[in-house]
Amino acid sequence: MSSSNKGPVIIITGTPGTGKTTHAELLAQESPVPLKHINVGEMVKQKNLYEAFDEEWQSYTVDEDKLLDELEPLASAGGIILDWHTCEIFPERWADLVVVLRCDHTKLWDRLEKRNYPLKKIQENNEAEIMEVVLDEARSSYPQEIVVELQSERTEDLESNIQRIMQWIEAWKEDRDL
Ligand code: DAT
Repeated sequence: MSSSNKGPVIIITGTPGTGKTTHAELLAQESPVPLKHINVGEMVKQKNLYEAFDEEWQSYTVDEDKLLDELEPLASAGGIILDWHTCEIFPERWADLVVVLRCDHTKLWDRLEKRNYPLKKIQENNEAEIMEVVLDEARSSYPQEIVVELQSERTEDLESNIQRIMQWIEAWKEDRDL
């Protein structure tokens, strides 16, 4: 658990297309404590935190040391939402809450097709969702009581997920007399 009282560190993870950025943006807007949304994939691109770009897969090979150095002061300060499709590289001590978003794979396929991903990248992500790769990763990297699996298929899910995370934030505040 992060030692900061300034704000929690919330990781929102899940297979690409499950709704991480949609959730993180809404949560940053609505949260009762200030939360900065960090789209880790965007940060990797903008700050050149990668080793190479793989043309075939249309994806970056992340320089994990550089990325962790960039994120460490932000995580120590607290009050952030880390939005990324993987979570195991973040140290356990950073995380107060880990939200794993899930989506039916046929629906996910449609979302990724709309993004014009190459077919093999759609297939890879689709299989990863079916095999619960990100959920397993979260469960093996963090204490089970801070890992929450949430469905993200419909707008109603989005709304109820945000309500649920806000309740968690309220409890987090109360625990710290904030
Ligand atoms: P991610 O950040 O995980 O890659 P996203 O937030 O960009 O995903 O969402 C991908 C697309 O799916 C986008 O068009 C919004 C839509 N979407 C995500 N979650 C949804 C939900 N719970 N209800 C309806 N649409 C959703």
